[in-house]
Amino acid sequence: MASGKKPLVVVTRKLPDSVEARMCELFDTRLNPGDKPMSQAELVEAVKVADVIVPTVTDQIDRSVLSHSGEQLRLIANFGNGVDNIDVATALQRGITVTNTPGVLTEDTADMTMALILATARRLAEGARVIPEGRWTGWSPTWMLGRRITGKRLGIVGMGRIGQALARRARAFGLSIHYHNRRRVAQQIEEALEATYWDSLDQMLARMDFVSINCPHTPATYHLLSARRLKYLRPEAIVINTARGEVIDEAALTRMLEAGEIAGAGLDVFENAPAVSAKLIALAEKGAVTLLPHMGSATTEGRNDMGEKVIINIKTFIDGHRPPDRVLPSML
Ligand code: 8YV
Repeated sequence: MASGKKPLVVVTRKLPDSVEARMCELFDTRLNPGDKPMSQAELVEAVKVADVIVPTVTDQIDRSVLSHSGEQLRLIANFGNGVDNIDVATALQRGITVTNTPGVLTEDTADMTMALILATARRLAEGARVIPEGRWTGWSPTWMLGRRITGKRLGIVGMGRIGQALARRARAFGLSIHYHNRRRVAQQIEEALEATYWDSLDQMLARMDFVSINCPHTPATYHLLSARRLKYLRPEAIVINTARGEVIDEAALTRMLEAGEIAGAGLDVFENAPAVSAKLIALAEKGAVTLLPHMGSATTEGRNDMGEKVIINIKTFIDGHRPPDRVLPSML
C-alpha cells in the first residue's frame, strides 16, 4: 500500500449502512449495494486490484481465486467467524493476512441454537402453521405432543465460545450438559457449567437426547458426524446444527430421519447451501425437522458489531499493527 493513498477495500456483499458509511470515510471502499453474490470471475477481478477484500460465507476465496491475487492484496478481512470459505493456508503462503469476527456473534448464535432445540422438540414450526392455515378445530389431549426438554441430556460437539454460551442457556432449561471437544476445557469452566467431558464422541452420541454441533468446519471436522457415527444415536435423539452443514453427513442424516432411526433435526446450515434437498424439505413439512436459512447470527446488533470488527481489523492492519482477530494456522 503506497503511503498517503487510501487502501482499496472491496466489500463483496451489502453490509449495514453505518458500517459501509464508516468504511467509506476511512478507506477507498468499493461496495456492493445490490447485494448480488459475486461470481468466481468477479472475485478474481476483485483480488487483482484490492488491497483488502471483505468476503462473507457466500464467497469461495479458494486456491484458484487466490492464484490471481496481485501483490497489492495484503489482507482478507472476513465478515464472519467461520473461515472455511477461505483457503487460509494458501493465503498465508502468499503473505496475505486473514482476519475474522469472533466473539460478537456468540450470544446470538447460542440463542438460535437453543431456539432450534425448543422448536424441534416442541414442534414449534409445525404448530405455528396450524392457525394461519385455518386448520385448528380446537384443543385435544393427544394432539401436537412433543418431547419434554427438562431432565434430558444435551451433547455439545465443540465447547468453544458458542458451545459454552449454549451450555449456560441449556442448563436454565433443565438439560444436563455433556460435551466432546478437541481439548478438554479448563476445570473451572467444566465446574461452572456442570459439564461432563466425553473423550469418545461415539460414546457420547450413544447416550444423548440432543446433540448440538458447535465446532468450526475444518478438514478435521468434515463429516465428523459420519454415517458410521450417526448410527450410534438413540431413536429419541434430536440433532441440531448451527455451525456448518459439512460437519454432518447430511445424506446419511436424512436417511436416518426418513427411516425414523432418530427423532428429529433442527438445521440452520446445509452442506450445499443455499440448496436444500427435497427430502429434508419433505421431512420439515411432516414436522420432524426444523429448517432455518442460516440465521444464527442474524441480529441487527450482531451484524453491526461484526462490521465494527472488520473495520478495526483493517484499520489496525493498514496502520502497521497486528490486527486483533488474525486467523492463525493453529486454529485450522
Ligand atoms: C455469518 C457464520 O453470518 O460467522 C459465521 O461463521 O456462520 C454466520 O453467522 C456468516 O458467516 C457471515 O459471513
